[in-house]
Amino acid sequence: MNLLEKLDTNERLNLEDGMALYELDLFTLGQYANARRRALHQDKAFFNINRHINPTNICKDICKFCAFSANRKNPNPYTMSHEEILGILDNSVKNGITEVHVVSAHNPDAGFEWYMEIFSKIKARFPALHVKAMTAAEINFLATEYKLSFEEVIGKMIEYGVDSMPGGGAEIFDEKVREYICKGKVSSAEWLQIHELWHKRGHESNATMLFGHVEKREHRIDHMLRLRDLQDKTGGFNAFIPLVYQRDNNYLHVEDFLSSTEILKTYAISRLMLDNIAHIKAYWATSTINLALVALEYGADDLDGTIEAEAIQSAAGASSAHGLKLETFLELIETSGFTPVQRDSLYNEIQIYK
Ligand code: V47
Repeated sequence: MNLLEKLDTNERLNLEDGMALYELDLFTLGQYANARRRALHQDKAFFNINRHINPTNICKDICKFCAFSANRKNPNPYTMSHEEILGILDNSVKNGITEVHVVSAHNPDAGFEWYMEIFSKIKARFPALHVKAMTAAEINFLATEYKLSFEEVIGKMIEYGVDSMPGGGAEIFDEKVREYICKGKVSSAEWLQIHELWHKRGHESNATMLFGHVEKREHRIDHMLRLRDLQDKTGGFNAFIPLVYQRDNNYLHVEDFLSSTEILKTYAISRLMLDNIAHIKAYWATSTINLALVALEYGADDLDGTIEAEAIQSAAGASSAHGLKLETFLELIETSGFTPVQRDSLYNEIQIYK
């Protein structure tokens, strides 16, 4: 069966097919991805009203792509107090957020309790707020630092009120590329193992992929296939999020931007390869809001959210430091020909804007 026949009959695609998809012209590829996206989600564009908080930027790990952690290029270390975090959320909750997305650097001086009490204190003050927190990289860091098993850290997360896990820390699973861009950080096998354990406890998570740096197309497809294999086992991933690499203020020294065509092709291919993950998120902080809106026609169905503030990607050049206003978000989605659907963190629909 050739590639187009496989696409027409929804056959499962392999590594070779994934590579061949990149060779299609953008419009042909886009038509297939869009058909798949519309079969799943019609003209809905999902988003949530959320707040990102990055409580500390002090990090034991050195990832070459990272501009967020305190280092020579960014010598402004900070660690927020719990009161500070709750104070931010007092305001955000008034603005209608349903989710707080907490991602920290790997700070060996903060203490295990500091990490965990962020969640219990948020839950105590805002019981209805969904806490999406702790990347697999943070879990691996806490397990190593405090000599705990992954199961023990996950047990604590549940006890202290984490509802779902974000998809960060996946970067690129290929071991050679990973060694070059983030040596010493959670390994690919550990990242997958941690998500598997989290899913086995009955909880859901997302998966990211950082692309547009030194990786090749085949590494992206390999990354998607490893996720698809785990999803076959657990069914616990809600969304796949291709994160476009931002090149400012870091040590990777990649000068070239990816073309918009390559970015759109990657969204489209992820829609087609990942036949078992419901949502493809065009995270506007890294793709720009304009390209994220176009991506809605190339396989993506979700834009993340209003964000309010964001420190990781904006440190590397993205324009997400202050989020987007809800009215702007709605207007942009509508003028792009899609129906905005406010969702909760697990993709239950809260409000359809018609
Ligand atoms: O894992 C770091 C990435 C991620 C850069 O689960 C960079 O809903 C681009 O995972 N250029 C953390 N990206 C953010 C993340 C995330 C974001 C939005 C939604 C969700 C979700 C998860 O940020 C890290 C890393 O891959 N990152 N530096 C950079 N220079």
